[in-house]
Amino acid sequence: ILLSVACYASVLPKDFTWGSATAAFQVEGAWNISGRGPCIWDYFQNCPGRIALNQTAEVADDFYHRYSQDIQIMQTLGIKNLRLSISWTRILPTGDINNINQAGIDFYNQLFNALISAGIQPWVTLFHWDLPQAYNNFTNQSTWLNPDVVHKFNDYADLCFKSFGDRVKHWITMNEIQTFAWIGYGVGGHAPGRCSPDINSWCQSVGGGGNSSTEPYIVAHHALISHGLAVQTYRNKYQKTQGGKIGMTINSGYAVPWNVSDPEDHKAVDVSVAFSYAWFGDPQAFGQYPEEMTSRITGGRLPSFNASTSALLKGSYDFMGLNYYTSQYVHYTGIPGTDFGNDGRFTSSPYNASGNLIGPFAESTWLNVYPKGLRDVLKWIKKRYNDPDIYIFENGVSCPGESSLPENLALNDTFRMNYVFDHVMEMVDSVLDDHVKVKGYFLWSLLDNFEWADGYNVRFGITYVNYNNNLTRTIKDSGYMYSNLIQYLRTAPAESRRPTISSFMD
Ligand code: PNW
Repeated sequence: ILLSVACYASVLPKDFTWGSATAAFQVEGAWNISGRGPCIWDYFQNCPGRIALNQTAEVADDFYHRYSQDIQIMQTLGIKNLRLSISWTRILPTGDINNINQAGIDFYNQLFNALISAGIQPWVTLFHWDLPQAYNNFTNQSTWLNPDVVHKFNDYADLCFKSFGDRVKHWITMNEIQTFAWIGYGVGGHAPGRCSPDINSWCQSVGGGGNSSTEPYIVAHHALISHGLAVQTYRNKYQKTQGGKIGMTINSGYAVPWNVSDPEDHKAVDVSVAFSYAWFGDPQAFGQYPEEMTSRITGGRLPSFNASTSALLKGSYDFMGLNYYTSQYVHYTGIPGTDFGNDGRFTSSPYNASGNLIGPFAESTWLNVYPKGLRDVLKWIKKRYNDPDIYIFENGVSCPGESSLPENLALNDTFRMNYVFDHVMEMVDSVLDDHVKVKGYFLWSLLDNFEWADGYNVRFGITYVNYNNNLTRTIKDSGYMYSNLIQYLRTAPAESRRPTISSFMD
């Protein structure tokens, strides 16, 4: 009733950042429009068997042509921040800085201007997995394996800062290095589909080539140095005049001991977070890889930072980013590993020793719902990195069975409403009780979209996209729930911090 009277402190500060998220390759489409060059996903998706039902993102949500409509959706819901990514090859078709595609620059200028005039701030990811195909030259020095890509990324980042930094005030250099390093170069399920040191491994079927014990570490190392160099460029050339902030986002769950009475399983929890978050957090904070990794990865397979790359990385962030979806039970095996999947000497499972499930399965096979893990990992980040500003750049879910429902039924996404509400409530506890400096939350995703190897058969949107009917957009119940929830948390008095979900379901 007193919602508009601002004399009380609200549950979360008024300037808390609420947003939703997308990525260029997953929503834009327009793959060959106005001079866009090919990226590694354009090739990967055309290898038979790589994407469910052999679907492609050539059209995706056609966000390229329809973004005005999507801006209206955000206005309807009162969402004032959009995390999105730039398609590298839309502005540098061959990845070469001497070959700038002005039509691509124009597109992002129009997009950022449209967002800002609608009162929506763009939060921009520079790399969300769509590497220029020009760097994928089919040798064992291809793509992120090649240290020269570090300088190519810096050229690209510099161009983005220069072209858009007057309007873009938040930059995220890299999205989930672990995911593209391990799935793209370890097991081959994402582009460029490498899964062994074999130089011809690019287009083998999933599971055909084994796991690489080396490439994910090399790829991650180059991506980390690329991040460091881009941050240095931003700070040296742009930050003072443009006044923005820069960081990266890291995917991590938390973990729960598989057998609570086994102290080794408790230790495995720490090791598992080191292998996901600290792999990228420690180099940024301390200029080196975590001891949990250096002591376990055998045979010189983990690269190390020299004095100059260490100094480059150390302190290379204004905030720390987290993408949180799920957590797993972990069990210490003690068996030295031979690849990233085993190097931590633990196994993970959604079931514990007593056969209990950590949380309900989503439609995505890797995702079980465990909201408490969000609060746990936030607390872990606060402690390990001396209380940094943190943004949750992704959190969201695919509902079981959702993708086979007709539109009218898919709109009633109770599973997603509960997921979002429960995770946001854990975050509120994290801020108010653990005093973690979480500054923002971005829901993945604004729209159903091309979910990588799952194609369109897994939906994460708070907006339904009808792929059988001209890509029409319809806001799902979860979209309205999220809208009501964020309105409440920025206006309701602090004492009313424990609402029930039913008050947001109208
Ligand atoms: C993230 N896994 O990817 C990405 O940042 C998004 O582009 C993606 O759409 C979203 O999460 C939902 O999947 C992941 O298999 C993809 O563990 C796969 C996994 C994790 C994250």
